Amino acid sequence: MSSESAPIRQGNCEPCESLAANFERHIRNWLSRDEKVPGDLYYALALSVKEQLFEHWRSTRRQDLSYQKKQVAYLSLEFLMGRALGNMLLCLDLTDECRQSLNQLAIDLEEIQEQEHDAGLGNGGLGRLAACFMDSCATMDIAATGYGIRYEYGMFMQRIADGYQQEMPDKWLRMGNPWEVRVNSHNVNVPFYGRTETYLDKKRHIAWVDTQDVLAVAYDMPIPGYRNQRVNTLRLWKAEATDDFDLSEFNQGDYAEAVARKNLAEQITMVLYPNDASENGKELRLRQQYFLSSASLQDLLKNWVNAFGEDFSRFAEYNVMQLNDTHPSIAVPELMRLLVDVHGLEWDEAWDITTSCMAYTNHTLLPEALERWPVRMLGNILPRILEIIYEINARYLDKVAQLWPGDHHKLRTLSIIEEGHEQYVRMAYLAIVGSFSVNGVAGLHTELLKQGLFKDFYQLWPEKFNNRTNGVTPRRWLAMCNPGLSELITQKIGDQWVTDLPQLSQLRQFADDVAFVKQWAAIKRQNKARLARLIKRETGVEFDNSMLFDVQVKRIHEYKRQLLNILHVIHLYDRICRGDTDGMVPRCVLIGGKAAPGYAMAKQIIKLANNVAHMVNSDKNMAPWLRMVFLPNYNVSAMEKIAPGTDLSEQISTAGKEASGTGNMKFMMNGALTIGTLDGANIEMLEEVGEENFFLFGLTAAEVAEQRKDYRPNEIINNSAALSGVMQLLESGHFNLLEPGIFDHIIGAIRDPYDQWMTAADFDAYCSAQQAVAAAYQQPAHWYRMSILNTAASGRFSSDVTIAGYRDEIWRA
Ligand code: HTP
Repeated sequence: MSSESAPIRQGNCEPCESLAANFERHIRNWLSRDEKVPGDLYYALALSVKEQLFEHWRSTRRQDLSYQKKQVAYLSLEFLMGRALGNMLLCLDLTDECRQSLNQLAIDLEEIQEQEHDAGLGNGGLGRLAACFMDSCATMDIAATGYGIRYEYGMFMQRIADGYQQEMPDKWLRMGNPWEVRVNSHNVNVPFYGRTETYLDKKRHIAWVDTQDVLAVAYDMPIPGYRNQRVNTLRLWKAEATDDFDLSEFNQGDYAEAVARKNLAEQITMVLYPNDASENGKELRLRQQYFLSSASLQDLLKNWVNAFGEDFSRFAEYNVMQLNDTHPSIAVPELMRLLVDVHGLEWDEAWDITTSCMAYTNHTLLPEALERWPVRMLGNILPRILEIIYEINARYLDKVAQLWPGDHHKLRTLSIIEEGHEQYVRMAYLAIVGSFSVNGVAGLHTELLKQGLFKDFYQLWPEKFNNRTNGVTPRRWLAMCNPGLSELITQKIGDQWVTDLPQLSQLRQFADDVAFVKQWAAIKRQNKARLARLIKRETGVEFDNSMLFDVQVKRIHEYKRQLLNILHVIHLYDRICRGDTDGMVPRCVLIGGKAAPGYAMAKQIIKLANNVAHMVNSDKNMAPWLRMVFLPNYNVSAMEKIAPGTDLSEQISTAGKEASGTGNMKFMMNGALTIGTLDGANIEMLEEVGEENFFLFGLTAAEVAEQRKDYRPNEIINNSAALSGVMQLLESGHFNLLEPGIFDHIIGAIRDPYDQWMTAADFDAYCSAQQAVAAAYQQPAHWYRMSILNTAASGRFSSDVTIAGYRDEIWRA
């Protein structure tokens, strides 16, 4: 890649030490040992790279604190950053230089990169989206700060024992985190518990008293833009005990007890909740949400007051806060509290500011993901916040009553407080009422929000609703993870695509160029070999890179239908057993993903995948046709090898259930073809690439809704020879491996007329689409043509495009 775009070390700072010199100094001074251990070398290298960023990090901060630009705060309980080193080197254009310095020490850069532990501070799509957005904001010179939590334990590590998932704690900070900087000057106190008191001086005030405060300590991570001198900040808060919270106990002589209490405060940021798209209503989770929201808003207000004093009249002009799902939506009443109680503003003025600053992104329609907090719990932990929520609700319901006079049902259904045996606060409603913008994450998803879940709100405030289709960063997800393909693309169309991905459309002209197609195919083969090595290392199974690599990696969830994929593998197995291999293509199937620890059905699906894989791989007759693995511990760094090495990407959710999907985009960028339903962003991918280059199948969202009224899976099974054969094998216990009954729930779900995911309904269509895949793969020129056209059409799914939409339509930054 050309290094002509401004290298980061030019600019208005002192010329600093070269990376090589810096690295040597760190090895010498910091490691102070003769023997060179890869883990230590990684650490020293990371510290050196971080130092290369300091000048620009400082100047970015200085510039942003002068408010020449509108400041974006991205509030998110999750940032799934993965590894940092490779991306930092890419952004600073230091990869080659770094490789050379290491070579002098006879060390391989790739080996050093493998030493880095993933920062797994997220569950899946939501957290990874936040990470991609951080990269795009920096690259697009947007003054954005990510605010999150520095969990001591990130997403659990998944082990597979006897085919079952086991969760192990992810102590990602054990070796230290060389990228972070602890900044004590940003410490703030976050109040919990206590009670409220009303008092009068010139006017009526409310004080939140007798609180148990927790100290929020800022840990900053640099987010460099791609070769542009901007270094934004990801500020992650750690909870610590304040020094003064335990005075009374000290005085009573309970020194040891008081010190031990420290743990209670520090619990708040101890662990990430491992639930993707579902909530479990735990008190600690609410404390995490408030802790993040309060610390971040106090930080923003402190910056403002430092620059402009107590004049908040232009605050909303220069600040916008994007709420990543409802998780940080408690920020709405918290900003009201800070403005009214702490800074003395009138309610109306504070409400104007709040509703001009807050923007809410909805990520899912699944009812189990919609957060509601019991009023009693919220009132106990955050008494002042509950009062403010009541006040917000009362004023807002006045508006509802004006629009629908006399309609008590409307008031009830639209109230932020859900009535009933137990009262709840509906966090999505709070977020909508408190925000000026509400967006979905793909076209279909936003339409479904407007027509279904948030229909009344759409009627109330149509102007708030907008769509921002998700995207992924082309730096990590093409330039960094697929150097072979990046180089080939750059040779053909130059390197501007890295920051302007729609330029990939120029690749279309080479789709029929024999020499180019050959190079394209050779790179895919190398990437498949790299993936096969990973699979061999992790599972012992050999993937043969002349076979079709068919991949589904994502969280395990019924709506994503890994089960449909497994049933298809069983169908192929059945066919091979019967000698019916006509038109079949040799195929290696890879499934990976974590199940929420409390999600029993998802865990059974993992077990089934492993058992089927076992039966397939231990049968000699299968080897020429079929292999299958369940890859343990799927994470960001694994995906960096998986996406480039994939031929076929499985995006097979029940239509209407996957809000967007973002893995689908990573595969497309790397030239995989998609087999998929009309769901989430698949629809837009299909629009871009054309139906002839996409393996489409299955019911539409509207058809799913229609057929659910009278769904008869048993009839469908009886009418399908293929599915009957699969069910017979499953029900005969063929895959049980001596554990009778373990798949009864799965079998019951497939045959259940109330099966929400309608696996049986799409089975035959899925198999036909898979046959079309097999036919296409047998014509390499045709297949790679489609592969090139997929990459060429992926430009719209750059997170730069998405962020341009946020910037122009929401943030107006
Ligand atoms: C989800 C959806 C997925 C989206 C992703 C990012 C839930 N966050 N939370 N997400 O399951 O389809 O791509 O928006």
